[in-house]
Amino acid sequence: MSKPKRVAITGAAGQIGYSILPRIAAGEIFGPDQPVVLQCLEIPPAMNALRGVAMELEDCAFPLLEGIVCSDDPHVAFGDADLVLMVGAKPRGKGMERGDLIRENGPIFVGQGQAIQKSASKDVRVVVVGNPCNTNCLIAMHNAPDVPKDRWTAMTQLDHNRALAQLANRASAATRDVQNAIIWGNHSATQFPEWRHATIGGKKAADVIGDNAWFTDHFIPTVQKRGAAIIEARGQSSAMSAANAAIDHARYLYQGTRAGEWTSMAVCSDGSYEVPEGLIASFAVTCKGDGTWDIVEGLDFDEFGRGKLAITVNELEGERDTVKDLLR
Ligand code: NAX
Repeated sequence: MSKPKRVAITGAAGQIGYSILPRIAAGEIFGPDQPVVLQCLEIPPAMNALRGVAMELEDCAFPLLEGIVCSDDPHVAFGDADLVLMVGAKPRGKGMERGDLIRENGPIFVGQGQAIQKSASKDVRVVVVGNPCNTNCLIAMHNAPDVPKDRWTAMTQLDHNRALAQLANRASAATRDVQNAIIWGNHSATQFPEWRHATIGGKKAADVIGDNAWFTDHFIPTVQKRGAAIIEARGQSSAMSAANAAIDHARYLYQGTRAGEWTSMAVCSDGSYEVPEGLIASFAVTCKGDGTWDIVEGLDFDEFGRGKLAITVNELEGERDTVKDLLR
């Protein structure tokens, strides 16, 4: 067996943490031959709950799990970490605007970004899940200037999976037959879920479904507002599906996307599709499986799509302005 991969998870005692930890320990990110050490970070009031989660993990007797670290010190939790899943953040409180949430959570990502630079492995990869994930990722990246920009990603995989599921449902197909949807921009209600390049059973989704109004009037708003619909129905935000998406995202990084297929990931823009350089925005990406990703270039846009992309990029620029004092 090879040397264990060290995976740090922030907010590990939260609901996403509870769903994701056993799946990492079962080998779902790195495969069935790669041992792992889980390095869990929490805030002091949640440390007792975290210890309970660690006891449960022990009781699963996962063959690949070589150790569990529980700490409220980011330098300990991020120590030599190969992968950092930044899940921990404060939830949006009653009456709180998105801007308030950004200001509330931003400082967490300043300190944790600095701790990643100081303590994580030199080859670290980071996946930000805690909301607002694009801008939190931007803050952490700016506070770790020695960690190359291509190591930082934020999660739009859940939106991507939601898009695949909506297309499959509408076409009465299995999700495995649906490929190449795209989430553009921000993980927020302004995101642009795009179907024009998607295929169902190898044919264009638009032709299979044959109902253009469905895409604009149903598909886009359903994917954009799915998170709110889950909260309305369950009384709590998505956790199982969010953990599943984070597993998918990280597995693509380490095991690659399939030939001819892409996924959606928020990454540091290189100016592709006129998304301003340096913004953490979601694009279609392919992954080779060595921790790297490439933006899928050369996709064409129609007038409608250009307008939708502009709206979500505009929001990301506004968020960047809101936190500019936190960016170094
Ligand atoms: P929970 O409130 O259940 O758990 C969050 C955990 O983070 C808590 O245990 C809390 O003690 C901990 N925490 C808070 N501040 C921390 C800090 N400074 N350092 C370490 N831990 C800290 O939330 P959960 O449902 O697990 O969601 C976690 C985050 O994921 C939220 O920000 C949520 O908005 C975000 N989501 C992002 C999604 C995405 O697609 N990118 C989808 C799901 C989810 O809504």
